[in-house]
Amino acid sequence: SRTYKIVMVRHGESEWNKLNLFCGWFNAELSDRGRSEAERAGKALKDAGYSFDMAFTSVLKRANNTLEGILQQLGQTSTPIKKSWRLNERHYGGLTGLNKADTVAKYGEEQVAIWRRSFDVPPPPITPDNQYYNVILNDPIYNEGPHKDQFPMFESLKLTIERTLPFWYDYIVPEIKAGKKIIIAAHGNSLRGIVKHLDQMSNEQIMGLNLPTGIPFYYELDSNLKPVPNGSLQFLGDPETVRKAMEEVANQGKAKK
Ligand code: DG2
Repeated sequence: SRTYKIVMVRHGESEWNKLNLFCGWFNAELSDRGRSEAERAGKALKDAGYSFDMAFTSVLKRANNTLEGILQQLGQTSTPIKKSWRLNERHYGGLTGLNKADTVAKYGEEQVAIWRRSFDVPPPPITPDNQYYNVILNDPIYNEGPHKDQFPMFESLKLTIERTLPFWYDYIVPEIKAGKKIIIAAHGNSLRGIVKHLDQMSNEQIMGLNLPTGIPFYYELDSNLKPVPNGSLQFLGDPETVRKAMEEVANQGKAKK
């Protein structure tokens, strides 16, 4: 019986990843390194023989521009793209705009680890005194949703998954089942949500997963969209590079040396 191969990628390094700031729903640009990561990801996909019939991404430009960079390398810029806020990064609440290492210095490594990686402990809410409160709430990228009275002020991974999975089921699954070759360009935590779902990981297991920027990974799924043997999360990169990139993400929540 047939299997489905799907590709996902966390956007390349953003200006805010570079500055080590909690970003969430703020619409940060890719950094120069992020743009080259996207280009490299596209080349790796091309060398491995990938092509796509359909692409999914968030409404945030760091993910959109990564996808565009990839499709350019593939010579596939006319691939249909479906964008949704449901693939956005989780909303980092009151942490938005704070430096991760400064937050460790203030609240301790353990608290920051809980905020970044616990399954259901949300960050504190964003409040109007946060300089990004209105920037985010009134950003026209959110004109298509969520509705103002459902606009999140914070999200845990659990809440992120609750708004990402409906999009997965309603828009992505039908395309996969129709035999379309798809790519999802999204974010550290929205993708962790999809990975947790596909691999049926426990709330504890998902805590240890740090997705690197700009390194595509694929799944091979059976007709029930369960990973086939050896079909879960495989990176398109050499293992040592991937290991270092994952460690770099984990270390963003440690004190400055
Ligand atoms: C990062 C993830 O999201 O941060 O919002 O700061 O993938 O959009 O760069 P992304 C952010 P951590 O949960 O890894 O701290």
